[in-house]
Amino acid sequence: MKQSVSRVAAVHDLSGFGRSSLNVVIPILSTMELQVCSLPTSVLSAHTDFEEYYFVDMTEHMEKILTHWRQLNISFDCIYSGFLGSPRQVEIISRFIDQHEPSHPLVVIDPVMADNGRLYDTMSNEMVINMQRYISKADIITPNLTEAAFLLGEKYDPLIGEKEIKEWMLRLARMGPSIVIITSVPAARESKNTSVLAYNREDGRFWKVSCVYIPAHFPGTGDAFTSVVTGSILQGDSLPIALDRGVQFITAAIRASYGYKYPEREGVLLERVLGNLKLPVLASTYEILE
Ligand code: PXL
Repeated sequence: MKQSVSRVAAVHDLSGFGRSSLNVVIPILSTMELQVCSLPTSVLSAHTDFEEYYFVDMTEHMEKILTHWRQLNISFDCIYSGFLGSPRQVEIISRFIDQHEPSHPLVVIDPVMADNGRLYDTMSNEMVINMQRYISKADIITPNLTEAAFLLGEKYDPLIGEKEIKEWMLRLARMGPSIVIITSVPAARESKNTSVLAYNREDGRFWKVSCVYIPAHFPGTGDAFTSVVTGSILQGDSLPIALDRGVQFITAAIRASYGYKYPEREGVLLERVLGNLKLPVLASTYEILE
């Protein structure tokens, strides 16, 4: 009998303090009525945007967890990975994906490595090289503009034009994934917008969803965006509607948080907006790019 709810293997870190990774992935996917099975890649006291944090690399434990899951004969509708604890984890998760290949789970890879032109603290060139190989396993990837540049070996340029971004998405799709979504793309110089752009190789169409830029940096919004898009696609939405839902959720979360004065590194006030995920998309703003 088919499961009553879809099941997602969530392969991310667990950062105790600060709303990122599993602390964000689990509530979002659960609210969207999906079952989350967590495979922690690392356990941290707080995410790496804090000056100090305690970091436990879970590489040695992941194989054992996966062995037990195999004994339990669990099947997944989706395998969704984000922040990895070591470059070697790429091999472990790739094998896990290969073992599930016959049942075609949706494979979503958020190549979490960098932002604003720089690699995160715990990331290395070896991670970048392994990630370039790893994305060949994905159906959907969701790099931000910086991560897209690292995956392609290009220079990060926040003023990149739409034509060049489209070329980047075509090149990334040639590396394996059929859907490429690039987030945090600043709009033209004169505008205050920021955009998400996407390419679907299956129908050759490009999409764009823009939102007004709010001058704040809340870590974990990338994790929240990819979680909403993943949940939305698993619920049967089209790609542009999934993008719309992701952007609208993040915009609402930032607006719910920005009016308060608290350290942005604690993340957006997710708890105040989770209920939005139950609402239909009433006003859609996606554009198709020619
Ligand atoms: O939100 C991305 C992310 C995930 N996990 C950890 C991080 C970050 C970004 O800084 O540090 C541990």
